[in-house]
Amino acid sequence: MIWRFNFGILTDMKKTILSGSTVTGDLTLGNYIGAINNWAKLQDEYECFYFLADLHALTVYQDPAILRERTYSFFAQYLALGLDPKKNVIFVQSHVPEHTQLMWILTCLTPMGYLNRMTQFKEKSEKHVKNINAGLFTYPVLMAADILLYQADMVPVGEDQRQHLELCRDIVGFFDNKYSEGILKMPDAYIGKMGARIMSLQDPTKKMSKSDENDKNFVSIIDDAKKIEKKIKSAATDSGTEIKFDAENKAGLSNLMTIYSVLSGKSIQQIEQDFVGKMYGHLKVDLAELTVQTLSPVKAKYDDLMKNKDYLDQLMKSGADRAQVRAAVTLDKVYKAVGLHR
Ligand code: ATP
Ligand code: LTN
Repeated sequence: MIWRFNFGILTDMKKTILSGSTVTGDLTLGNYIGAINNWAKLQDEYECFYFLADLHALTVYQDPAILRERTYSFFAQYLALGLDPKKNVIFVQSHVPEHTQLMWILTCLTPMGYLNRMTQFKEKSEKHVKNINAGLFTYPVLMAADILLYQADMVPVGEDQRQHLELCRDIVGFFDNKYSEGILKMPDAYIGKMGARIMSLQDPTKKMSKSDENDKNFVSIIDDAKKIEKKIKSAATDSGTEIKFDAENKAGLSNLMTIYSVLSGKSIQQIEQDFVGKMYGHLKVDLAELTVQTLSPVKAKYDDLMKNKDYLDQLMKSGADRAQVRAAVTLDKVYKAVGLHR
């Protein structure tokens, strides 16, 4: 926290945090453990901007009616996971047009070669061979605009977003060199030590992903108790018996242990001790119970919120208004710096 004198008054200048999630599927245990759990922990100490990346979602075709409904659902999921709309600015990306306006300027600064290296682009192009659109390619530039508009100091994300954060930092460098320094703030990634990459339940060599076609691969935070139990109990594990963390040789088991550790607050060592002499099945039963305990209040709050779309509309509107105040200041400075009339 930084203390600064302002007209002789001591004011508390909080650092800024920004993060978002693409509006696809439903949030999973991976999103919760790798990102949103950290967002909620930061909300008291920092000035936080958390948004729903609905424009990013369009890089893969979305049925319009489903996207519209899902935007409500995501907003309610953020709130149900503990993000407080009074403490944080929570908003929908497309409600603040400055995101796409800044993106264009940054697009003109970003070399194609840098975008070509992005592993997410390669993975998504392989997955969506029939729709390799330019948006999929420029996706990280929009992400950089999201971050830089709010002068974010830190961006809490899972491990898969590290490369995009690096690119965002490169873009700040390009802007500083071509135009002027001090207009865009250099952000840092904030990646948790534990759970930054939760793996798929059936195929622990790939990450848990909310847009996975096979819903056995993830636990959604709004799954009911029965589904959660079924998915965790049928998670793929190796044929061994000893409950010992070994990400290389026992990827499935180690993934379950990581989830257990984050949800229970126990260290991996402690879990190994607790399960000495027990079977994988025991761990699965306990983990299923722990997950249900963690997620059932979330689901109850979610169900409640979804009954009141007017309330969600109100929150979306006030979040966007608050976000826009900050975004407009940065965009104005950038437009002036690059020589556009304001
Ligand atoms: P999609 O399948 O649509 O690409 P996703 O599940 O990868 O979605 P995102 O919206 O891309 O989710 O990510 C939201 C946040 O959750 C990001 O900070 C991302 O790094 C984090 N995250 C996503 N998947 C995981 C995971 N398996 N483990 C840890 N963190 C994750
Ligand atoms: N690409 C991110 C979602 C996202 C984001 C951001 C995260 C879009 N803009 C800005 C942090 C900061 C993802 O997780 N797929």
